[in-house]
Amino acid sequence: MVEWTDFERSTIQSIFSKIDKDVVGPAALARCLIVYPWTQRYFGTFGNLYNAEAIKSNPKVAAHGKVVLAGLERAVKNMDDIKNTYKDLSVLHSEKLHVDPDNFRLLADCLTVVVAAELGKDFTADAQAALQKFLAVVVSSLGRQYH
Ligand code: HNI
Repeated sequence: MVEWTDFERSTIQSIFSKIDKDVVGPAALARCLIVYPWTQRYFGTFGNLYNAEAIKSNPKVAAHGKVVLAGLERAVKNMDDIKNTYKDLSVLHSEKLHVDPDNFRLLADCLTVVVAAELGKDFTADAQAALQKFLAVVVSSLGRQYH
């Protein structure tokens, strides 16, 4: 059971209420595909990922970025049981998608960069510490069903 301070809870809720989900989800996934190009291997059906411009303007990347953000929102709404909230999603990424779980950390890092750019000076070190802890629990939960 993960313990959250009141500050951590309110900070995570505040971050996810402040960010523009239709911007941050697509931007984080695009950034991950650009910065860590080997992650493109899982998106063979997404069409043109040949360069940064193609990735940033790829509608399937944008649409899936929103799906990922919605997936994170489920964890925000279930901070006291992220592990079980993500049980099926972990099985999906492991057994159907065969996503290397190391990549969860890479996408989480890209999300942090995008959130920092979105929030600017509001993204204090304390806020980043809370987000990092939240994303570490997300990453750990998504990796739980891997064997
Ligand atoms: Ni992920 C599908 C959430 C990381 C590759 N992913 C999903 C879906 C959600 C989701 C939600 C849709 C499931 C469904 O259809 O029922 N993915 C998340 C979250 C993270 C994450 C919250 C957080 C770190 N996914 C990753 C990473 C990769 C990844 C790091 C690969 C680098 N995900 C996929 C792929 C699909 C996917 C591939 C299927 C996409 C499609 O539609 O074909």
